[in-house]
Amino acid sequence: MTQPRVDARPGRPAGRDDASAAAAGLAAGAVSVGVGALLAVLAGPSSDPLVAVGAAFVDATPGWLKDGAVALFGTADKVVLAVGEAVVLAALAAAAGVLARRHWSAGAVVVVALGGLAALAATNRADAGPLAAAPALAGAAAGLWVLSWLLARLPLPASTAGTSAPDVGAREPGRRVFLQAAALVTAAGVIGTVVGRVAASGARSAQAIRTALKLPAPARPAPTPPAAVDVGVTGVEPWATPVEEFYRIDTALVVPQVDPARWRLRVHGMVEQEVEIGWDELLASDLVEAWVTLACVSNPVGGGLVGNQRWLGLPVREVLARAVPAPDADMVLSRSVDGFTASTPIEAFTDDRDALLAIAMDGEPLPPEHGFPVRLVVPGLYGYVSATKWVTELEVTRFDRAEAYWTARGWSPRGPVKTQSRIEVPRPGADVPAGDVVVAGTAWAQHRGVERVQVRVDDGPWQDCDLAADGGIDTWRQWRWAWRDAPTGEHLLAVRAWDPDGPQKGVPAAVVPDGATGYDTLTVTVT
Ligand SMILES: Nc1nc2c(c(=O)[nH]1)N[C@H]1C(S)=C(S)[C@@H](COP(=O)(O)O)O[C@H]1N2
Ligand SMILES: [Mo]
Repeated sequence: MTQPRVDARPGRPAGRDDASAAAAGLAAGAVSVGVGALLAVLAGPSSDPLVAVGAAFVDATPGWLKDGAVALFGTADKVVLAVGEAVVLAALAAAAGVLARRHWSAGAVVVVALGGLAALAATNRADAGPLAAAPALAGAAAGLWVLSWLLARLPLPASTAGTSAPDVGAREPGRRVFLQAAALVTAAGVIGTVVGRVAASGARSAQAIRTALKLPAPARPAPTPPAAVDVGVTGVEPWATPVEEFYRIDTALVVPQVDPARWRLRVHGMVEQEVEIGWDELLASDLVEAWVTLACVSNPVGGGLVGNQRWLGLPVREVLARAVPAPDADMVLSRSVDGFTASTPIEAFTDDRDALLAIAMDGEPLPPEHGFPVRLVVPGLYGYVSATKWVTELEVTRFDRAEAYWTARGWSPRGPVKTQSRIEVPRPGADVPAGDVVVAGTAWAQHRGVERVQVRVDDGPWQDCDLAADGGIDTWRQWRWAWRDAPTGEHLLAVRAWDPDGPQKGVPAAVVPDGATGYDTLTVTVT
């Protein structure tokens, strides 16, 4: 790499030179990122410098900030993170360009440091391959080269000798050409990034393999839910959540691409004998099907981070039984290809509930973002302590020996689902005509069962609702209440569900550390 000729050109407006240098820096940054993304096609998607740094950021983010981000941006938090990362990188790259024009080594240090950080982040990913650092390092080298190449071509005055005053006007055509060149190089970098991303996700595309898969028939199919699980009120969420509407929560910035042919589950730790099971063996097992309502611990009261589906899989207890867990083991730490971990009380895997190594959702192979090819689904527990997607490992251990991903970030090591209920009809702020008003919604108390739902108007008494048919204690249940002769004016409705242990908690609690409590309420104006 040659040191660019940097000349201070005394007396000329530094602002324009700085702007050109910043453009050179941007171009260098774009090329770094583009080269990194392209090489990540070979070295693995998580070695993409932007992905690796974003993922390190996600893992290092304190719990409160992440909750804030999820609360602010919902499931768009990943997009916000990507945009934020791009903006910060662009600013740093521009600054590196400005620095390098004055002191080449100072600018170069910024580029090398950024590349080094990204390389470090990439090698620290759980799924890092042997070449994980290469994309970031090669990207930094390419960036340095582009920066030196462009800085050496910073526009100079038309005549440098013999003029007493700097002829700034004469530099304009040179400046324009320079900026156009920088813009072209930047565009090339951006295109490289996009092409790299697309190719990386296509290279080992789970989606292609997924569509070609034939699933075995279940040895024990799920019972067909009675039609009356649907309470028959328009506006109530469907009892079976459409797969494409099923909420998605995970820490993965790029969806892990796992080839089922290479998938293996290793059961180890406090066991008499390590067990490994592969995809073909899993498919050849007696698979069972079950309706299970999955809920996220971050779901606020009345929120939508909950869904109900039909899952097909192998009961975890059968795999664990082959490994023979030690009697003093009380937890299973499941681990995914991307390093996420969940701590599940061992009894949830050994008792008779439908805790599944699931391979299908709604009769189709799992969508890649929901854990293809294999994930866990455990009735009665929040997803963060049970529902590991892209699962590859079950470590039998103890709560006093191991800690899961979210526990290390301030969440409870155990997360049984809290009994909850939601008003879905009428909509918040709705104006409803006086007379008879239908109020309806959904309640859940997974693995205990919803026994009763009640609605309260203002400070009135709790009144029993009609329950839709029961789809099983592991699924949610719809309800409706006929509000006779609703009086005009503004009213506050509240709902509560009962499980066999009594009514849900009415005292409001935040989602951290183990799930929200409180009543879902709704203000309606009866006109
Ligand atoms: N590998 C992995 N699995 C994971 C997570 C994750 O971040 N990574 N998040 C968990 C959480 S918090 C929830 S609520 C459920 C959500 O599953 P879904 O995205 O299929 O709805 O997945 C769980 N499994
Ligand atoms: Mo979650």
